[in-house]
Amino acid sequence: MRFHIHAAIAVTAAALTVACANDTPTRPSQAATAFPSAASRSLQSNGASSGALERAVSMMDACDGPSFNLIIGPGTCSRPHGVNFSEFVAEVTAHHEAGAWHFGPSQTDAFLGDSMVATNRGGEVHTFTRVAAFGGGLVPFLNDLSGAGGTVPECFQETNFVAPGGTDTDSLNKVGELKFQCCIHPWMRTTVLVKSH
Ligand SMILES: [Cu+2]
Repeated sequence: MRFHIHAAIAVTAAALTVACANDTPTRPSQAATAFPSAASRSLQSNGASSGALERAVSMMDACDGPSFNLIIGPGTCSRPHGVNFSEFVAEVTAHHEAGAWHFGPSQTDAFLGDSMVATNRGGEVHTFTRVAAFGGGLVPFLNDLSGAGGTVPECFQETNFVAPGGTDTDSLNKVGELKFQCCIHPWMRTTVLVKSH
């Protein structure tokens, strides 16, 4: 996919070069539209015919396996090293979040019909849960430390607890500002502004 994006940029650069060489008023606007359309084609999901895009979100953390697994339980964290559990608790206590535990991007635009594809690139389980309003997750201890508040209703309904390397896909079926959060680490959030075509 990265190759295709680079190819699209190369095509656009070539178009801009042509535009400059010819210096006609219509060329720049044609060149300006070349990149989005080329990028759209290269980013289309397999088999999609509607032009809908898959928008990648990374679910990140920096858990330290030895300390997390010792304190919370075996299998909690698959990473060999990182932020140890006491450092994690201290950071969430002080800042209401642990910065390495985040969704990237935290904010993005999309079009109706696109899909968000969230991939767990950390060492702990996360969720990518669409919520009406941000709030607490399913772990009271973390809700309290982060000040996220009570558990939001959507987290009680969540069934896709995404293990490291796993994904969750959400089809953007309404316009407006859609909110996604982790039901374990409630400060992990992404806001998607969904526009109609
Ligand atoms: Cu999480």
